[in-house]
Amino acid sequence: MASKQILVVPGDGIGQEVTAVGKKVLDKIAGKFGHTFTYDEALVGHAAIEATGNPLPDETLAKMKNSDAVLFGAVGHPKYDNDPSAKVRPEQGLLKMRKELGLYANLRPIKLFDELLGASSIKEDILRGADILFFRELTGDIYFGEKGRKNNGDTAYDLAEYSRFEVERIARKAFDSARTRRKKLCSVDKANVLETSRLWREVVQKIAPEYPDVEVEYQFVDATAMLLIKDPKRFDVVVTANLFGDILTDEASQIAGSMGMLASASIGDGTGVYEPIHGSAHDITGKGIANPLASVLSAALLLDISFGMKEESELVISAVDKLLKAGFRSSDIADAGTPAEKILGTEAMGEQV
Ligand code: GGG
Repeated sequence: MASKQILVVPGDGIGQEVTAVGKKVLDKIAGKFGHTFTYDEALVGHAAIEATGNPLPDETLAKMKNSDAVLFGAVGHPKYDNDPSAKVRPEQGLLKMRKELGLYANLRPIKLFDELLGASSIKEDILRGADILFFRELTGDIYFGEKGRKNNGDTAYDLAEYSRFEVERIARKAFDSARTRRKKLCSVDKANVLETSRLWREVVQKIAPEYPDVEVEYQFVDATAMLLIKDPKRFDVVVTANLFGDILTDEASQIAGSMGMLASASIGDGTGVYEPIHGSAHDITGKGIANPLASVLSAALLLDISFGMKEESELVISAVDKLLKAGFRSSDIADAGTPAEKILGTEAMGEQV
């Protein structure tokens, strides 16, 4: 029996709706196993800008640092997407949080539930058995380098930077993880073009001999984008830079059937943050139809990684499996054969879990 403090940070759009379900599942687990989970809540993103003018208020950051784990929702708002001149943006809250908490490793499991083989547009025989764990580097790359305009604003630049230290620490995390899985690591870069990628490859090649039991493959990101769809089973652990990881995991979500199924764990020096890989999805916000399973599976990662509660985590995953086996679907993972009465909204999906 353990006592843990969890900070819930729903953020924007459907983040509010799905995080409520993730929290409810954590609560159910606490009751079932006799743990005491206490919760606090904090603002981030557009919601925080509206309330305080700051996408990551100091109060939110302090609460994050003082918690045992953070259950996070999503950030974003359409009003900024078509306003390139906006100086304060919701996403700045997410980036600052990652930097301030030292969250350099973003684990994104591409877990395919058998029942959802038909939900993907990729053929079943190509998909069956696919099981990939992405390690996306989270605190470097083009996201955090100098950015600006020159030539009277007619030229824009974003500087991509990586240090040996940054590449080595994420690569070691990925190698360690590969050792516990199928012992295959694919390092993805664009070393034929980018200097940051050449350093990336150099560092991975240098430490690879320390992991003789792990088979390492090096791929260019364009080839990986193609192979993920052509032959997803060839991948076990994939390690890559911030931008490549962001794009490749959205693509890989189609292996799992929907963005609404992909959970993530951001870990590093301090408190771990657990969130769906999807964003705020304002097109469906308030309709009560968002798939909450990415938040539920993020809660499972939280239990496992931050609290070491393996049995509790596995129970959550098996509850999702059972719900899918029973035929329940949110609209993003329903297909033409799903009976209308089995297509559930966000809260009802949560109740089934
Ligand atoms: N829950 C993930 C989320 O809110 N994503 C929105 C976003 O701005 N993502 C940028 C990134 O992940 O780098």
